[in-house]
Amino acid sequence: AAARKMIVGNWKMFGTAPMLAEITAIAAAPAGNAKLAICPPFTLIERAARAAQGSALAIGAQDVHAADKGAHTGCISTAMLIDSGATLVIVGHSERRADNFETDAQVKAKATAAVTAGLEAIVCIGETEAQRDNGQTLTVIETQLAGSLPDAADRLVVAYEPVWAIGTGRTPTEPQVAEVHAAIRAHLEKRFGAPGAATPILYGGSVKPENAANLLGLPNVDGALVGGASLTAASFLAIAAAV
Ligand code: G2H
Repeated sequence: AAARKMIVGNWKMFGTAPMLAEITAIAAAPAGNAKLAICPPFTLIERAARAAQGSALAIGAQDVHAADKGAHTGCISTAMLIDSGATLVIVGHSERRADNFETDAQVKAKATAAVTAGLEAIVCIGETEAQRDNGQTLTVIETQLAGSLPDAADRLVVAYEPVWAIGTGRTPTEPQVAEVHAAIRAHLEKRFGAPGAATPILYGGSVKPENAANLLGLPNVDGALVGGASLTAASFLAIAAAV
């Protein structure tokens, strides 16, 4: 497992200038045990990076294009993210897989572009409610890992987000989380060897201050990807304090 737990905020499509106060407050908080990052919308990355400058808070993006540059209207490249001050990027979030029809192959191309450019790539995977009810969870996870991860573990982070737990307030049971994280760890070790044993595996899906300590205490849970509860410094820092 990874040495230090990572708590990553995914702001999704929330945030204009007034929200920078939350970044400033998180950056000013005393350093705890966890590595902290916030992924605001593209439009706030540069200002967020400036607000976090000199602190341990990292700033990331929520998506990236796989190509270096080109005729891709509305898209953002790895170089643009780095130029804006981002050091990490989330790829393959279930909302992008659903809303933008992203496939495992596209997610792999994005993750590969990100890690090649020097960004940390947080690759998201997770089963739907129907897949879980049909007993397909571990096969879905295996297929997504096989298809979405880059060919090396450098700068790789995996996030397990059961789709049915996202923004719903529902969280899987602790044995359910531990079972999937163990399967992810086994895949990473088999595929990458020692680096796979050290690849951080984050849990995401309705993480909040009240459940963070229990989730973060589970084996192979190396941190959390937090949506709704990352939108205020108070709740994000309360989750970080649970580490
Ligand atoms: C899952 C998570 C953050 P929330 O999407 O990626 O969101 O914590 O709001 O369920």
